Amino acid sequence: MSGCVITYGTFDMFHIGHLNLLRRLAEMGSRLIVAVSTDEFNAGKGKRTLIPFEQRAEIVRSIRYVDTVIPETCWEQKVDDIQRYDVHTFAIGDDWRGHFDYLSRYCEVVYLPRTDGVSTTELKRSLNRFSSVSREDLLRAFDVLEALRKDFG
Ligand code: C2G
Repeated sequence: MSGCVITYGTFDMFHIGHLNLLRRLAEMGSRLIVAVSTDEFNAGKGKRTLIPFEQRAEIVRSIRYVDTVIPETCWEQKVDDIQRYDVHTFAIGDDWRGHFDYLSRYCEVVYLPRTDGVSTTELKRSLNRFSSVSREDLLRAFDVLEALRKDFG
């Protein structure tokens, strides 16, 4: 397919769900622009990011499917971006289904199925669970594993 595709997102703790989306978006057009939410804009979304904007933008910029990265600083910039970059398709995960239908006056609007089983929120929860294991528990677990290894080789 031809034309410019644009999407918007935080892309905090970059994971396979983000990669799957960007790969599919790249297949939808000849150029993929990704607007990465700034830390300030995320604060407005009520999202506290772990990785600062510059690093999130650099990671997304390094993905082979991505041609251009711009900052997302506000909700209202989408129409300007679509016109400035002559965007053919706006696309985003279907957790946003219906939120951006108004953009269909300016370009095609596509909602893509999210990747199940992975989210930045879940990754943060797993990290918290892991870090909450005490040093003593880890040492005790190690001793048990060591004993099992001796018993069962
Ligand atoms: N995504 C996905 N599968 C997941 C997790 C995320 O397909 N398991 C998609 C989301 O649907 C979104 C993109 O990856 O299209 C980025 O996700 P977030 O970083 O969570 O983006 P969000 O904070 O929802 O910001 O103006 C739009 C907002 O900036 C979107």
